[in-house]
Amino acid sequence: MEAPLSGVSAPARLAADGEGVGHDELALAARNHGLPLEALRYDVTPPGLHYVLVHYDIPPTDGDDWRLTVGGLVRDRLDLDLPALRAFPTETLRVTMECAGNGRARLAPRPVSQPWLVEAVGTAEWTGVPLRVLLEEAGVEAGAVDVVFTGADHGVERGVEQDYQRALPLAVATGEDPPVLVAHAMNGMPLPPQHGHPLRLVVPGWYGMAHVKWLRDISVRDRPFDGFQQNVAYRYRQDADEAGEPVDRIRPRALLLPPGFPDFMSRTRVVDAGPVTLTGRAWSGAGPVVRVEVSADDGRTWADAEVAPPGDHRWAWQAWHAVWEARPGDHVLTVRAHDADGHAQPVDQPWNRGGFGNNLVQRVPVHCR
Ligand SMILES: Nc1nc2c(c(=O)[nH]1)N[C@H]1C(S)=C(S)[C@@H](COP(=O)(O)O)O[C@H]1N2
Ligand SMILES: [Mo]
Repeated sequence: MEAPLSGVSAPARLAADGEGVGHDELALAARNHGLPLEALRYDVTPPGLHYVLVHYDIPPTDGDDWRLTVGGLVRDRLDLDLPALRAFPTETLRVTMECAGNGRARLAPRPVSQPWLVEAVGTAEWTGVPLRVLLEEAGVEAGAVDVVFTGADHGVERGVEQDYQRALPLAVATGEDPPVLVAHAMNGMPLPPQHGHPLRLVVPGWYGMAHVKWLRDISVRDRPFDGFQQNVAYRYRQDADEAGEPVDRIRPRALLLPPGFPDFMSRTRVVDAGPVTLTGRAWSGAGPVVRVEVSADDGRTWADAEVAPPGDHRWAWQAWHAVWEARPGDHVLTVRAHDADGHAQPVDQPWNRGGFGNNLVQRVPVHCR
């Protein structure tokens, strides 16, 4: 890790009791945007509606001189330009990606950072070269443990100046089902600048921080990577000074496409009395999702929804639907997913210091007229 740069970044902190979202969080929220929940209607999120999260700046990557290097503990170091990379065999995978910080702003106390509610998610068709193929071409040597990925973006975070870097264990990096992709296309088009143009990593089933954008270097290491985004950020911990557990796979979550029409400021929904078809999506990094339950009384009683099987898209969200007999009055709709590993969404907040993996059930206030 690089030496601390003093005076530019305060340590992460918890908001005081009752403290509103500040300008620093608003500045992040205005740069990084979520999925408008009505866009849950699309199997594949249309361009521009997929959530975006960028720690620093979107780097300039327009030139045709991009290189991807593959080095470290390998027999033959690779130095590829884009035509050389695209000449490798490709795969296309539909993948639901979610930020590990999704749900952070609903925590009490609130960790001060990007203030997501529930909307930091999107699904895209990613096309790229399986990482395993590139690592086979380079020839991973004995003793390899981690593979480190470096983006072209640069910044300072809590006093530590850095390139954005994350690692995967070798077994995940060389996986076949699912493959990790070095993606050069999103929904059949070159990657847009904000999603990592010209190259990004796609790690099906893992939270967003693993999917390194503006990918310029891949390095095989003989010891666990201890970079900032691996060992300081993205750990589940109760206290700031604890080592904690790594944030890795996506916890189960279901979201409801809010029914009826919204009130401008409160976002409370308005529906007419009678049967209302509720629809939404559910996903998990330990999927598939095997059950979705819906509650119209803020979680006191639950009914099963119909969940579509994952079909050909094991790493993408699944559609669900249920019919609700709406009666005049005010209601709170709630929904929760259960995955194949036996994990269900909690009805009490899973609090941790960084505000990661908060898959607390969504609550949608509805006024029925
Ligand atoms: N190089 C780089 N890669 C990055 C990031 C970043 O700031 N820099 N942000 C990560 C995080 S925290 C998330 S949630 C996802 C967001 O991907 P998206 O903006 O394409 O949705 O990218 C990840 N990859
Ligand atoms: Mo993220």
